[in-house]
Amino acid sequence: MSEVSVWKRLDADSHRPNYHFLPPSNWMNDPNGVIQWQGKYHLFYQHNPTGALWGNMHWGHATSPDLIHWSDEPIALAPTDSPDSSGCFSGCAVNDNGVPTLIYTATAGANCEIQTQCLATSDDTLRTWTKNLQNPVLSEVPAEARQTKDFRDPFVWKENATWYMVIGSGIQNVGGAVFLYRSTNLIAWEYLHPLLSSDDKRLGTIWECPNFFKLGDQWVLIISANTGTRPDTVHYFVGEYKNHQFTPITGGVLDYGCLYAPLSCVDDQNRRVLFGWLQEERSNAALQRAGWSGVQSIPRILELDSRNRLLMKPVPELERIRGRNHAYEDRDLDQPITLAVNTSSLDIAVEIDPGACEICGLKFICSTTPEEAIHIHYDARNQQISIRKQAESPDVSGKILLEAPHPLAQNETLKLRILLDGSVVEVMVNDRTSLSTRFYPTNAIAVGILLFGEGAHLRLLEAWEMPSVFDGLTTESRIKLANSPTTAD
Ligand code: DQQ
Repeated sequence: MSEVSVWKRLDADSHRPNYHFLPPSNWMNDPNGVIQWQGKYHLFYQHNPTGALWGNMHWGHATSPDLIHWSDEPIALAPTDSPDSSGCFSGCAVNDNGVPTLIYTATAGANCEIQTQCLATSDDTLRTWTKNLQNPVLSEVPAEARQTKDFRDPFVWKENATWYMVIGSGIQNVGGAVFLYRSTNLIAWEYLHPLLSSDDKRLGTIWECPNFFKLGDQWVLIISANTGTRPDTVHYFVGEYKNHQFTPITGGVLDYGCLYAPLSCVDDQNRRVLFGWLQEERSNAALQRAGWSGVQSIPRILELDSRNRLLMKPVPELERIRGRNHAYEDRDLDQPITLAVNTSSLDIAVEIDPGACEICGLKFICSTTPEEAIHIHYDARNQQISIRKQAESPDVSGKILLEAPHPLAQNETLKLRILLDGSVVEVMVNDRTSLSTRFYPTNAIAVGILLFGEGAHLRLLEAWEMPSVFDGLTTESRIKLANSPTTAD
């Protein structure tokens, strides 16, 4: 297949997003090493460069001036000899006195069961990476874990002159755990104690991809709870951190859908920016046919509200690329409102006063196959938000129904921010309840929007058509596409 026809095939794939980041082809999962370096944002990610399924883990790399337009960069890390012969798993990036440094989990063994922590450094371009000769810099799993195979995803930060690191793990027959370390040079690590562990079965048996950072005057721990069976869920804890002891006082679910393994960094505007992997929800056969898998969420700014609930807002940079606008305001929803839009890449903001309604919300209907639809409902009586997906192909493996509690304060309106993009659906409700999912209608090229809610009042609906951010595909990306084995004849 020629380069042009490969690109056309992927380009014509209506399930590929237009304004969410994904690599030119093949598999992507966790965001890794997110960092802003000399003004430019760098996103690394778990990547299989030779297939559309998980395996053979490398670190892919992309750069952006604004968190929205991305350029594909050469692979940053590839498995070589031991300790990372079985794959370069997740990790983070830090600025070590002017030296860009990646701290990642190296894996070895037939099932990636030997997990150690390694370093790699680069120059100012962050394009080529040299693995440290002293790797692995940490290989002992703390004895209290009573297991040795799940010990990964280092997250590192600096306080004064000391580096601290948390690693995701689990304590055998107890549950998920995050272990805390410190170091003066990133090479020699001293184990302190578990930062947090839990025997709550809903929180899984292994905690992956921890993030730990100060937000306002509190500390936040984010963990991705691996239950061993899907769906895995991301949770957060908010609390006090004193003398290396973390005491959670509150917490919640970061996303009720497919967003997993998020990673955050602070940028030069002092914003805590979080990326999350939007997992696919279709069969392996469908992924292989498509030749690609995995999308990153639009980066979100994190804040805490006065009750220490985690707020998430898509970066405002997204608003700069908004195109044609469709708007309705100040309407009673006793009669449903309909709107036909000639694209399935939309950024939507809705504000509804639920009043005395029982259920209000929206329905997205595919224009060519109206039996395929997504319903986003707010059940005012039970104070619950839900997404229901209807009539997809038999390839779909994800949840058909997503539900989340969402109490509104007295006189608080319902505010929905919906990022729809090919097969991607990100929904944020009053900035504090997030549900992300994937939807694969037969032909996602145009949608009808139906807004309803007997007894409710629409304050404002704005729907912006969103352009493609992939027009400037680099030659390197085109060559990668052409060489992609999953897309060859
Ligand atoms: N993905 C990586 C691991 C991490 C998991 C492997 C979470 O490092 O624990 O691809 O999705």
